Amino acid sequence: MISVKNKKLAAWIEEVRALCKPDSVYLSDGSQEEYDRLVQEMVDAGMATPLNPEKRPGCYLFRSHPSDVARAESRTFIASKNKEDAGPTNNWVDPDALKAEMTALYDGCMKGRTMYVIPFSMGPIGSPISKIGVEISDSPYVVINMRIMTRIGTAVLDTLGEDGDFVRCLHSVGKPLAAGEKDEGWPCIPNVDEKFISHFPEDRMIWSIGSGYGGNALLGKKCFALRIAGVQARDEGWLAEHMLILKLTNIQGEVYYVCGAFPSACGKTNLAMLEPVFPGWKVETIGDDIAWMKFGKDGRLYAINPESGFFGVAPGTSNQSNPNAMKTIAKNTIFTNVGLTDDGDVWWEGIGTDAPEHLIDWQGNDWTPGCGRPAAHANARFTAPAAQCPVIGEEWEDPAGVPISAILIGGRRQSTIPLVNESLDWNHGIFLGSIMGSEITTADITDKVGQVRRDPFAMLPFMGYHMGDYLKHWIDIGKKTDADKLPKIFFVNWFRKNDQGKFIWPGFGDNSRVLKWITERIAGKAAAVSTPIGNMPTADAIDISGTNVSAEDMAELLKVDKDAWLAEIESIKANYKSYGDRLPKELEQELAKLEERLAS
Ligand code: SAT
Ligand code: MN
Repeated sequence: MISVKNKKLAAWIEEVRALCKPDSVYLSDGSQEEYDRLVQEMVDAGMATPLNPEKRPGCYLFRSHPSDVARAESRTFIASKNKEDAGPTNNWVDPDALKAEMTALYDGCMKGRTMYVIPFSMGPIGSPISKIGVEISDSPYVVINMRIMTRIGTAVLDTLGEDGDFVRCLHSVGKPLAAGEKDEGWPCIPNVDEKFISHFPEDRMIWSIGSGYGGNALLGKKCFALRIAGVQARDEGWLAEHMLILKLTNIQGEVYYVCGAFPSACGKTNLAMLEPVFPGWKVETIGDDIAWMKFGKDGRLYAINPESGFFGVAPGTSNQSNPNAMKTIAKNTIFTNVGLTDDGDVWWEGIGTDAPEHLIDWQGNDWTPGCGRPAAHANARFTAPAAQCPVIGEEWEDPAGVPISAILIGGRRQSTIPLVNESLDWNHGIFLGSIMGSEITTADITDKVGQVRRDPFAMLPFMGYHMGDYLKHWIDIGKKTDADKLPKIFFVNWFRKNDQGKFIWPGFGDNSRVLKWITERIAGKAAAVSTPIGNMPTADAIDISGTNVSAEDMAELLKVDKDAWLAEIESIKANYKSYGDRLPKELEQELAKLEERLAS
């Protein structure tokens, strides 16, 4: 029996223990000693491979089950009391029915295992913006990842006190062990249709079973910090967003804090750690994935990064695409589903060095270049402490957060959406956020290739309630302060392609050229062209000296293609229809105004 002072927590631990029937219960203290011990146990059990300490000190490699390599969106549920409240973008299940079904699955699910109790804080411990959760999990892999991604352990329990409230996060890999049975490889429920990642927004509760991977199992991240915190933010008047936070200092020493919403795999981590092309300019990282924003006393929005680590996509990460991420993951990092070289280092597609002649691939098999299989899974990840990032901003753990001057939004669009476009005002910015999206590629649903999947504020997979209510919440936030104190909203698109299917804009560090124009707009220094879709840079406003971008390319990148926008409007209308009477009237008006401006 472990003893905790918090009465609700003590009762909940006992309830879960009685249901899941683990062999033992362990309360995580969050110490380095505990981390090292759990890692060693996993190494001894064959679950983890230590990497070469001369090349990657303190680093370990894990290989998951091939069925358990990414978030399972089809198995992610929002079990609000009313179906309507989950909205058209979520899988809804009746909460009572779901609890009954999952309680049966949880019964005895931890037999033969240790049940870990992990108190964690999203945000600096004790910050007024932070929130506490407790994850109960039967996976030691979850414990060590949670220690990097959040603040865990005794200090959190002390902050919780006897009566403090917390979000209950229950997780099991769903693979009980018979007496004497040992894990063979990565435990999980291999059949995707038997996994559950369930959210009970009214209960502020998360129940997950069957997966040990990423956002399915590290419940502080998407499940809590976006889906459940999103509901809390709606109720309490703040914002929980899928956004990076960066700090930009120009050559004059002026500082701007910028948030950015981009869907998964659109280069958020790269943008958050970008190396500007202009001498004397500096970008520092505050967060790479999630921003919680609240109003400060001065009426401005302040953001904190609720996480303390990066759970980044490995393939494509290189010294060219993101040198600062490469330095961050040089030590004390957990790698999952990457290739293992013969000298005990990691390798993945797009790491920027030639493939070695032989390695062990993410499934544990021999691999040689040209064998026809990737060495790393496309969604292979690194888990690394944010504090190790060489460009982490000194204020990244400031409990007060940082004041936000601009919000960038953008998806992956090969046409129509220009390189950058400034919204006319707050509501127009929310309108642009609501129409964000990416073209569906052959990797998705084949009969819809080329169509745009709308992903408002990059929140489509991370919404805890009705998308229409969420957009209304954004509009309401704009009414809580003076218009000039709100961040300016900019719609960007790094992914424009020409007729030959080649990217026109170089991206990566060159995105600082667009950031420069944005800060000049905030400071009132740069001119803009008024267009039907918003305020856009003049032809020569974006400095392209030293790039391969021609003046014609630039014209293409900044073109307002009327016909394409008229077609876009039809597609937006179809999407808006799905929100029914929960579509905010302000957005309907913005759409009508856009139509008028395009016609005149
Ligand atoms: O697996 S996570 O949800 O943490 C990351 C992602 O898919 O965006
Ligand atoms: Mn993300």
